[in-house]
Amino acid sequence: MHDSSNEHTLARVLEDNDHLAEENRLHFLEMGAYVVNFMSAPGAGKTTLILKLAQSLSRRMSVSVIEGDMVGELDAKRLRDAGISAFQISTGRSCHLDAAMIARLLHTEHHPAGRLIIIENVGNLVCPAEFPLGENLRVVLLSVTEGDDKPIKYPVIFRNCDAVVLTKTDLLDYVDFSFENTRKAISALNPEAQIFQVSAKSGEGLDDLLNWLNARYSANHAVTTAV
Ligand SMILES: Nc1nc2c(ncn2[C@@H]2O[C@H](COP(=O)(O)OP(=O)(O)O)[C@@H](O)[C@H]2O)c(=O)[nH]1
Ligand SMILES: [Mg+2]
Repeated sequence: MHDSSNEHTLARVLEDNDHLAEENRLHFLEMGAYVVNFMSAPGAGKTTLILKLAQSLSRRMSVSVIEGDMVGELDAKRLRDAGISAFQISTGRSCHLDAAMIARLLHTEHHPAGRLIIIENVGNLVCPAEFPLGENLRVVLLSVTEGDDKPIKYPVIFRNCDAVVLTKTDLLDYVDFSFENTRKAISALNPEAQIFQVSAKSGEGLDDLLNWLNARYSANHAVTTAV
């Protein structure tokens, strides 16, 4: 059944989120922070990868992580235990972070700081795609165990990102997953998207991703300091 009032309400929610995301973007700019939003289905390997990236990048720049989960502080604790500054947002019934949740955190007394802020969105390949948070970069993870048909089934998030990281490549021998098909499907949706193949467990491919993140960070820093 076509329900135009529901559609209208959704459009308003998305519009309000877009406005708040723009305010967050300005707030991050004033803080001098570069912000990367990581999105994927639950279990694709976001926390494991973010931990590795934060450990490496924090040698060059100050890093903090914002963790989004429906309940609990497990991921923030994992990062804090490894010495990384981490802030948890519990979204309750919401299956994604939204710009208002980020804005509230930024306005608390003890808020995330640092030149690089990494956001781990709630595990979900659908809703986070439609809720920008004020980030500079959007990165989607897809693990080889999820199947290579996912870009075709969930096109919005793959169309609407700067990079896709194909994760858990160390498990390739145990599953049917074609990098070629996946790359083709992603490039058809989003020709500009960078595609990486990474195993956070073995470290394979991690340097390529780190080099790209460093380059994007430096390019942005050069622009914002020149303004
Ligand atoms: N074999 C393998 N397992 C991984 C890799 N990355 C993450 N995992 C495992 O996958 C599970 C989910 O990882 P997690 O980082 O919590 O995923 P998240 O829910 O997306 O944050 C954990 O058991 C991890 O140890 C990887 O590169 N290779
Ligand atoms: Mg996680």
